[in-house]
Amino acid sequence: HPDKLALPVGTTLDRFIMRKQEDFPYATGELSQLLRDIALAAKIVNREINRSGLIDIAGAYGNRNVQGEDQQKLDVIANIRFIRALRNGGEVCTIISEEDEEVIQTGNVQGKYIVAIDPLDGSSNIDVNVSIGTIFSIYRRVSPTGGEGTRQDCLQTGTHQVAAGYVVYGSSTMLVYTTGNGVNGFTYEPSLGEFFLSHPNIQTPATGAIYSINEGASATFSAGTTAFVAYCKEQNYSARYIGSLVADFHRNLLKGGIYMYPASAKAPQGKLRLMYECNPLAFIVEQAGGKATSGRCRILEIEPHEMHQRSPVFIGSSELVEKAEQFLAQDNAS
Ligand code: P6P
Repeated sequence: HPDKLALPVGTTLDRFIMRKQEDFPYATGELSQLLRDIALAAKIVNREINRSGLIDIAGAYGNRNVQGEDQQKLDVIANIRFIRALRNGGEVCTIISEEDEEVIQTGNVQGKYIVAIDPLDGSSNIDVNVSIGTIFSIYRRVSPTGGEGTRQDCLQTGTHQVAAGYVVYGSSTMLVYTTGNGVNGFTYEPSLGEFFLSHPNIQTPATGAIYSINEGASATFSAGTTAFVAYCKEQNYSARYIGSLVADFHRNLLKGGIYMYPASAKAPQGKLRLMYECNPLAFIVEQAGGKATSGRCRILEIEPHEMHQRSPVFIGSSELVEKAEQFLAQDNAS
């Protein structure tokens, strides 16, 4: 059926999810429902973000999250909204959230899925009107249903993700996700309350002329990182760094480029979290033809040992990541 091949631009997210589910004869609709639950929470958070400038909720909430960062009210609200949507949706048994040290057991003991989520990434940019984002990763539980999700359910390697995506709350709000069969982007139309397919089958350019890195820590970068950044400058690439991972990643995904958060003295394992930042974006970028490495190995093959562990990350156009790997090899040799 031709319609099965390429759904037209303008298809709603709901119809897209339904049609894609038909491609899986044994699908029972739970993952479809979970994706809808995430989209609903994204619409609600989008509205909160757009209103935050008007209502005094953008200011610091006063208490600090597990990352030791000032917890912004929107951070807290986004966390509450996504957890509520996932709990009420019934498909998720356990949630790993950037905002909570301990995993959240939803009470849905029959739920087949685990979600790792950064409800609102880029929180330092919230009250200066810079794009921010949500990043999520979905795993099927490995333990039998009927009980709470286990540590083994939560600490699966990135290759076991069944879906991953992000929402970028920018000049327009977009939802970009994969279920392992390509990457598709949907743009939100607030007046209709719908996401519409705007970027079907995203393929990231094999190379690019953009490098994204915070060079404030360059004095303590490894020799390999230092050499690769110098290479980018020799190539006259453009330095583009918004300071919001989702916004930097999304721009590079569409235009080509590489985003790096390497190890430094200040961040010996880098800053970004494996479970709900590196892994979901690595799944997406590989599905779009790109690559993601820690400098030592493919991000998706890192064995997780703790929920909030960090990893250095070099992610984006395949040729740029491969070039970075060539420079980074000297760090592994030493
Ligand atoms: P730095 C935001 O806090 C974040 O987690 C990512 O969104 C962003 O890419 C990175 O940290 C920015 O970190 O050290 O450059 O301020």
